[in-house]
Amino acid sequence: MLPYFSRFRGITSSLIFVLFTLVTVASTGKINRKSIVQRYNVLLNASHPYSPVQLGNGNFAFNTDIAGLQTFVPHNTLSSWGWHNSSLPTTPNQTQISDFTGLEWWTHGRLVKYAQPNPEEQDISQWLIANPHRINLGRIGLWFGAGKNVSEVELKGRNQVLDLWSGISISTFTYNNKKVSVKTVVDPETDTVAVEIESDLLKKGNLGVFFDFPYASGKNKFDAPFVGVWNATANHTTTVLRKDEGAVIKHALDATTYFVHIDWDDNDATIRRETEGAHRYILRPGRGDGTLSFTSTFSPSAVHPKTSFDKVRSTASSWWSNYWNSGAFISLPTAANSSAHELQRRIILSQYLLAINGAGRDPPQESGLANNGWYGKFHMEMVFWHLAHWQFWNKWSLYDRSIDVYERFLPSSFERAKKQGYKGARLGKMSDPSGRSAPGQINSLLIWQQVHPMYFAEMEYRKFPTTKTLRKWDAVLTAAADWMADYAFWNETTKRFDLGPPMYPVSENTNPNQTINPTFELAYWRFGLDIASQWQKRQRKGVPETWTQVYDKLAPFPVENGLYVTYEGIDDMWTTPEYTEDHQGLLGIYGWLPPDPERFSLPTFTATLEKVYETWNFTFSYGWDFPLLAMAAARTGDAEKALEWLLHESFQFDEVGMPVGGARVPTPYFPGSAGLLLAVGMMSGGWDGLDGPVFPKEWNVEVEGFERGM
Ligand SMILES: *[C@@H]1O[C@H](CO)[C@@H](O)[C@H](O)[C@H]1NC(C)=O
Ligand SMILES: *[C@@H]1O[C@H](CO)[C@@H](O)[C@H](O)[C@H]1NC(C)=O
Ligand SMILES: *[C@@H]1O[C@H](CO)[C@@H](O)[C@H](O)[C@H]1NC(C)=O
Ligand SMILES: *[C@@H]1O[C@H](CO)[C@@H](O)[C@H](O)[C@H]1NC(C)=O
Ligand SMILES: *[C@@H]1O[C@H](CO)[C@@H](O)[C@H](O)[C@H]1NC(C)=O
Ligand SMILES: *[C@@H]1O[C@H](CO)[C@@H](O)[C@H](O)[C@H]1NC(C)=O
Ligand SMILES: *[C@@H]1O[C@H](CO)[C@@H](O)[C@H](O)[C@H]1NC(C)=O
Ligand SMILES: *[C@@H]1O[C@H](CO)[C@@H](O)[C@H](O)[C@H]1NC(C)=O
Ligand SMILES: *[C@@H]1O[C@H](CO)[C@@H](O)[C@H](O)[C@H]1NC(C)=O
Ligand SMILES: CC(=O)N[C@H]1CO[C@H](CO)[C@@H](O)[C@@H]1O
Repeated sequence: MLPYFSRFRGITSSLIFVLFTLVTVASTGKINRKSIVQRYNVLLNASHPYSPVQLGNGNFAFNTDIAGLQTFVPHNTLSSWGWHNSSLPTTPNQTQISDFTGLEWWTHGRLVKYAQPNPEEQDISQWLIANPHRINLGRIGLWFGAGKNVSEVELKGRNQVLDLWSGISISTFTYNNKKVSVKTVVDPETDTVAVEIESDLLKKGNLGVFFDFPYASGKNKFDAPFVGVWNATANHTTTVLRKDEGAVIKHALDATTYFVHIDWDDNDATIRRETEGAHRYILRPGRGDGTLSFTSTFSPSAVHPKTSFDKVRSTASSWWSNYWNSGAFISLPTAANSSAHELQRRIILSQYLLAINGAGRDPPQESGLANNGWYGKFHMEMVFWHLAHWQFWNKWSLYDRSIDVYERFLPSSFERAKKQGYKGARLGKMSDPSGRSAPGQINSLLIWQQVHPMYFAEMEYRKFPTTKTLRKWDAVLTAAADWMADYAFWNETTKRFDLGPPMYPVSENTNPNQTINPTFELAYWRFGLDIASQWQKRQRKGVPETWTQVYDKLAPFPVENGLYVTYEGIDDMWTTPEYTEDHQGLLGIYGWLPPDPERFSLPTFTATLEKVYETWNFTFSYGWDFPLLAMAAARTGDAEKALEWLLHESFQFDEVGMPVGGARVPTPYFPGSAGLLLAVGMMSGGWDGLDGPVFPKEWNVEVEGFERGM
């Protein structure tokens, strides 16, 4: 900003003042963001048993306990890049990836090959599901002296403060009548955790730091809350490569190798392996001035420039304040209304946690970088929930970090479609960074992930209506739409195009061989083909005939007794517990999606919404179900009801802000946080045809910088 203003040196100082004021107002708005954010700083006096206080940067998270490290609770250190393969099975004919053939299912008169576990190929199928798996890069904790095993209750006056505005954790406590303070912060650019410890205990050598490294097993689908195998010490190796005022620890687990660059600012400090054959190292201070500061950078690379605690702290502080100051913000009447206070808390903590867990180079796994779910893999159908909120909150640079996943995965998506005899590109589901989709019946038969690119592209075009945006998405939209058109099946009897069978709808709870024409997927197909067609027209290109035919002649939304139903012909939809306890996918056609211009009926939708309220078992609902319900309620104008959903007793956020998994999945379940921000984003920015903010009038909410929904 300075060089820009220096060009105005000739102008009178009062004019410069005016200009400066305008610029400041435009960038930060009128809400006092800092005071609202810091009101929700996390304050603890004990470790949470499974939810860590997180520090991180989107691609890396260091998860801490009460003392600001991983001393008492073995919280994880996870990254975008740290993955491991177990050895391939040795079962005859199942020793390589190409031995997996999947299963053939009849699909509209022909056999189609699906990537499903084949009972004849159980071992290689399971290997493909569990590999690669995300690894815990290591544990760093306080060391209280040789042979000492100190427990948390021995620390007096424990306190941990996480300052959200600057991204730093400060822990203080007394041990053996000596004060200790630990400051911890993670670099926004590199995977560096920086720590400063202050205590008289350091002067006598009675305090240090341990580093420990686990093996990875790939045995558990959910490695929660803790990841890694600590006692298989013979299965992996660690080696210390020394350097001045620092060390590099090389960790090798089979084909996976990475490096931990530890730098300190104390000439006499030393690092040593604690016990031969194990992987625990102790860093002991040398000089006796009562301060030990060090940085620990985790990297696949053997070289990394030296950095320092002060440098990381200052970079992190600027990054976080800029994060809070940019994009949208909402201020709720927290003093007047306890619901508003709780919602504001959820919003602020979700914003903090999603910058750490939902802004990496790949879309996030559902548990982000806190622990492992589904072996650490991410789901393509969840990308909408994980990333769409960034668009509504105008945080495009974070969204852009991983949105190229569609382009990166195009080759494997083309191959998937080709193997099954379809044109275009079929998106996978449970994925690793290579784009391979794990075998699974649901994984291979789910289809709603296919349309997300159209949604993202259109929101982006509304904001940036440029040739660059059109080019960015052209290949992806064309390939995705080609598959969508080819997948729709022309029914000679009814003279219309059908979706499925076999297929799974959003709710994943119906018989795939009977599931045909689900309401949500029909609406999404129409929406997606429409966007893809407009994309062609905007580029002055022709629209493929098949897209138009499928768009025009797609089966109508199934309606029974004046209500939309999950899929055409579903039996006893409203009285079968199985159907009334999972995702209310059909509600996505209004709120999440814009109403279909020719096919949507508001009276039918309103009646369906009421019926869902009446019949659903919401104790079994979880994650993004509540934001979905809130969006549907808000778009029909019922702001009070929308808030009820966002604060529902089955939709909890714990004391550190983690979205509680609830009845179905471990904590954290980040689609809950991302869905919350999406719903709040839409309720703040409004929709085409319904101005926001859509909140109770008495709340007088203040919003700034939100995008409007379609
Ligand atoms: C710790 O915090 C909890 C909740 O805020 C409070 O109830 C408790 O008294 C505190 N304990 C100590 C030892 O300060
Ligand atoms: C795991 O194996 C697959 C298949 O050979 C390979 O593409 C991938 O890069 C491997 N990942 C790691 C972390 O070794
Ligand atoms: C669906 O059909 C496939 C064969 O095409 C069969 O293997 C599978 O068991 C069927 N599933 C159900 C739930 O009927
Ligand atoms: C330290 O104590 C805890 C229980 O307080 C125990 O789980 C752990 O194994 C002990 N560690 C060592 C190295 O003895
Ligand atoms: C490691 O611990 C697990 C679970 O506690 C146990 O089943 C296994 O035998 C142990 N392995 C070794 C090598 O000690
Ligand atoms: C460690 O290696 C041994 C020998 O290869 C193997 O039997 C064991 O299963 C491995 N442990 C883990 C946790 O993978
Ligand atoms: C807080 O706002 C909600 C939503 O408008 C309302 O239902 C509730 O009564 C309010 N509570 C108080 C204490 O004003
Ligand atoms: C055509 O649609 C009818 C009505 O939905 C359905 O019963 C029939 O199975 C469909 N035909 C084919 C070949 O899928
Ligand atoms: C609702 O789901 C819960 C599981 O979370 C279950 O315990 C309860 O029995 C269900 N209630 C009904 C009425 O089906
Ligand atoms: C079913 C099948 O492919 N069986 C083969 C498994 O591998 C052995 C030895 O390589 C072959 O002899 C079998 O034909």
